[in-house]
Amino acid sequence: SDYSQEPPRHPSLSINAKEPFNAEPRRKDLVASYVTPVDFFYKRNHGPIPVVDDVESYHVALDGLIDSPRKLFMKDIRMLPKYTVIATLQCAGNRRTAMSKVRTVKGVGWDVSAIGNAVWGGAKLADVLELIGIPKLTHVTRFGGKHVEFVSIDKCKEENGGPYKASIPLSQATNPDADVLLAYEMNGEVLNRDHGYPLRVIVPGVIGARSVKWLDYISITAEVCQGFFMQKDYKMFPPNVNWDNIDWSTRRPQMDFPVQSAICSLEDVNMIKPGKVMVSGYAASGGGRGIERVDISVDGGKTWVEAKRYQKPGIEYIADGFDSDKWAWVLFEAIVDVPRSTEIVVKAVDIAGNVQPEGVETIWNLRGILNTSWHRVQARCME
Ligand code: MTE
Ligand code: MO
Repeated sequence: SDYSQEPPRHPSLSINAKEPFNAEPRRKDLVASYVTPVDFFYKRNHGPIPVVDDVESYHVALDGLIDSPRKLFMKDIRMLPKYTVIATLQCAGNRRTAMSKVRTVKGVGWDVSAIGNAVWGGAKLADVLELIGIPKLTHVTRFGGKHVEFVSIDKCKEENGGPYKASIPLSQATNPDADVLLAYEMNGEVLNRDHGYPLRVIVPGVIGARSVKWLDYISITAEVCQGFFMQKDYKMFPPNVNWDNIDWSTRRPQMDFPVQSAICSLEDVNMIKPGKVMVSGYAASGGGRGIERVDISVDGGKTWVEAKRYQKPGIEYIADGFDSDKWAWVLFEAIVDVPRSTEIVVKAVDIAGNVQPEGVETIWNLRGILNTSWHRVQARCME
């Protein structure tokens, strides 16, 4: 593969893999703002960054189970009503490095920053599909029904040199409230090359893997996408499954993200002065489920205090509230007293009452996805 035309990147990013380029920001940079600056937004790639020079001739083909296939140019997509959606994208591999410490897992290692929150601007997929004669709110009873497949122009070695692809159920794609976007803007600027220029899919509330970058075509299919990243990757297996007994066909592709949180104001091990310590970080859940609570412990999980949650600085966050961003993370903050060396822990609860699991052992899986176990950091007090 050709990595000679990669875009420039911010020098402070931690590089987890160079080719393909996979990198995440420092913890402190990640929670410095509610909207993650493009420079500090994690970059997760499976191949070289495609070069699209001629945006005039660039187009997305729509085909598959439709009456009249057609091509949409950027001007056609810009002609549709423009929406901005504040949505958090999280890689299913976020926090994989910590899972690997229990038992080795396969995949690029990530600390806690394979997540970011951006303002995505673009057309709603439901509007795009209406253009080709698919009505809004087309009902599909099962995951096994019709899907909308997104195929990229990039090339991935896992797909045997084929393009990256993924699909979502037609019922989600045609639901305007699901806010699935064909995005051409990120944080009010033209989408940059790393994040999918000129056009990418954003599927809010779902693992990042389904938000296909550098869109080539959209296909209406009779069933779920059969591509590598839907069928042979990004599936959650029980801890007893290993590379000798794995049967990929027994599991569904992972879609919604479970509830997650992490402390970002502290590293894994910290030297601190005994006294007040600021604990801040992020919490997010999938499927548009808001964050009901964020709990902090300064005694390894025996006792807990509730952290303050916010999206907009100074405004208290209300899960499911009129002023809250449904698809976005919340930042949390607590000032706690740490008189002696201890373990500081965070866990979040979403509005469905889902709680993060205590230990990583119980959710260990061979691909190292969805490590949502309580996030723990060590505080070592200086004498
Ligand atoms: N789309 C294409 N075409 N190629 C990819 O490698 N990676 C996916 C998804 N879309 C990928 C892709 C994965 S696994 C994630 S987590 C997100 O993009 C990352 O998006 P980002 O790099 O904009 O943060
Ligand atoms: Mo990912």
